[in-house]
Formats: sequence, structure tokens, C-alpha cells
Amino acid sequence: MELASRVLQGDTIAAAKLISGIEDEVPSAREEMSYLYPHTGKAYVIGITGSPGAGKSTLTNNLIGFFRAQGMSVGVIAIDPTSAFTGGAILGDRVRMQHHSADKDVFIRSLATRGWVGGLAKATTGAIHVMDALGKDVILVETVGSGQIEIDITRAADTTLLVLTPAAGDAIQMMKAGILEAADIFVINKADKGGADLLKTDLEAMLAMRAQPANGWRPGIVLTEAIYDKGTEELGEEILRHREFLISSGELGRRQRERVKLELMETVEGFLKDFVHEVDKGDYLSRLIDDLTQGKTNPHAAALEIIRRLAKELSRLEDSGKAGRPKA
Ligand SMILES: Nc1nc2c(ncn2[C@@H]2O[C@H](COP(=O)(O)OP(=O)(O)OP(=O)(O)O)[C@@H](O)[C@H]2O)c(=O)[nH]1
Ligand SMILES: [Mg+2]
Repeated sequence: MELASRVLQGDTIAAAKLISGIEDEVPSAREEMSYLYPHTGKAYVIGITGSPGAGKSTLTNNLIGFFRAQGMSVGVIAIDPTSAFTGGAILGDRVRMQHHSADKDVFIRSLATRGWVGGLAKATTGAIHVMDALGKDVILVETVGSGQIEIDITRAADTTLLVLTPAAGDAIQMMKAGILEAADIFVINKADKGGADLLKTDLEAMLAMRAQPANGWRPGIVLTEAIYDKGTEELGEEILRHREFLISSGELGRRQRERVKLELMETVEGFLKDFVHEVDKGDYLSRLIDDLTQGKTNPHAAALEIIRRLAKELSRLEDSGKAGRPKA
């Protein structure tokens, strides 16, 4: 558990290596993560989503400054191979980014989606855990702007920001994706371009129509001009207000339980998929499929048979004293 114990001592090089290990699905990384797990669950996770080019990276950059000024350490996960954090193009914030990257209390890491369609980049949850164990107080997760992923970030984050711009159709696009229901705070960025007040009015009307969340949170709408670092303070305060709300209403605990549940279910699914992949190597699966196509069995019974085989395989592994996930 060399990397894990180094991460717990705040070693960012070890953290970066471990995150790479998770991305590459190195088996030892899984063990390191099991070791880290009891030390996670302390960081506050903020998701930043919105359409491409809305200003998510610029806002993230500004928020790093806000939280650092509050004395908090910050982790940043930028999901998107073309992210401003990875492409070398720091888009007008070059100087400030350099300042942040020299700050030992800021840890920035980008993750490629690698075509994974399930939602966030596959390693996102793991990367959040690593930064959490590293002792980061706040973790900002910038997601690539496309339907499913935005919904997934709302499950992974404590507070989700939806970044809109006055550009025509932005808000309507978002409503279609269902994200409007799930966002905790709305940011209207590029307010310098005009039309922001109009969008705010539209948004307020849409929010009034949406089902009132049972927990009673009324999402704030914050206008920003991220390139000029305008509105950062208001946005930061709104995030802190949401956090206070989550804590005082008990919603934070509920969200965290939901997140743990999601991770558990995803792990179970991953485990099963690995196993199915394993049995697919012989002709076992193809024989089952033959039986299915010939109507000799049905999907329910066939699935049960796979599960039974898995159970047998597991007890065999346990007997031989090397229980673990089957190698994919
Ligand atoms: N006029 C104006 N431009 C802005 C503002 N905020 C960001 N931009 C510009 O918009 C462009 C995109 O900004 P990013 O921060 O990279 O946006 P993003 O949402 O992270 O983009 P992707 O990650 O590529 O989806 C850059 O050229 C920024 O300089 C703003 O408040 N006003
Ligand atoms: Mg970006």
C-alpha cells in the first residue's frame, strides 16, 4: 500500500500515480483504493457542468481562488480531453492558472472520458476518493458538456452548478437533458455580452414551473463574467449557502448515502461484467446463447445460471485462499 500511505501523508506525486493506476485499471490500484477508502468522505464535491464553451474552466479557475481565500485546499478534476486544463490552452487565465499550479494546496488533474458512455470518466469516483484522502477540503469537478454526463455529475457531487450563457437556446437545451431539475445553482456566465437579465427571467419562469424539490432548496441564479473574475464572490457564497442548507436539512447525509449506494451498485455491476467477460472466453456463453435462440431457455433462467456459476467460482477461489475479483 505504498501509494495509498503516501497519499494519506499528502504526497501529490503518489496521488497522481494512483489516479493513473485507476484510469489504467491496474489491479494494485484497486487494493490501494481499498486501503484509502476509510479515509474518504470528508471533502465537499462541487460539480460544474454546462454547454461547451460556456466558461466552466474559467469559472473553476476563479472558484479555486475563492476557496483558497477561505483557507480551504482544493482539488480539481477536469473531465474532457479537450479541457482548458489539458490542452495547454489556458484561455486568458494563463497567469492565474500558473499561480494555482504552483500552490501546493491546489491539485489539478484531468481525466479523459475515453469513450466511456456510462457517464463520467470511469475513474472519476476513484479520483475524487484520492483527492479526498489527500486532504483536499473542496473538490471541483468540471464535466464535459453532454446530456448523460451532466446528470451523472449531479449524483457524484454535493452541489451541482449549471453554467449557462445568454446565447440563444442554451437554457432550452438544458431543460431537455433534464439537468434543470437536478442543478442546485444556476450560473449565467458571459453576462458582459448582454441578454443575461432576459435569460434570468426565463430561467426563473422555468424554475417556477419545475416540480418543487421535496427538500425545499430554492436554487439561486448567479450572474458572472468569468473572464473578468466578476461574480466569483457571489457564486462562492451561494455554494457555501447551499452547503449550509445541505448540512442543516440533513440532505448532505442523504446525498452521501445515495452516492455510496451508487458506487456499490456500480462496483457490483462491474464485477458481474468482468465475470461475464471471463466466461465468454470459452464456449460457455455461446452455448447459453444457442439455447436461448433455440428457445430451450429464457434470459432470466440463463442469467441465474451465470450467477450460480459465479457463486461456484467464488467459493472455489475462497477455498484456494485467493478470493478476489476474477481477472478480466
Ligand atoms: N465574453 C466572455 N467570455 C468568456 C467569459 N467566460 C469565459 N469566456 C470565454 O469563453 C471561452 C470558453 O471558456 P472556457 O472557460 O474554456 O469554457 P468551458 O465551458 O470550460 O469550455 P469547454 O471545457 O471547452 O466546454 C474562452 O474563450 C473564455 O475566455 C465571460 O464571462 N465573458
Ligand atoms: Mg473547460
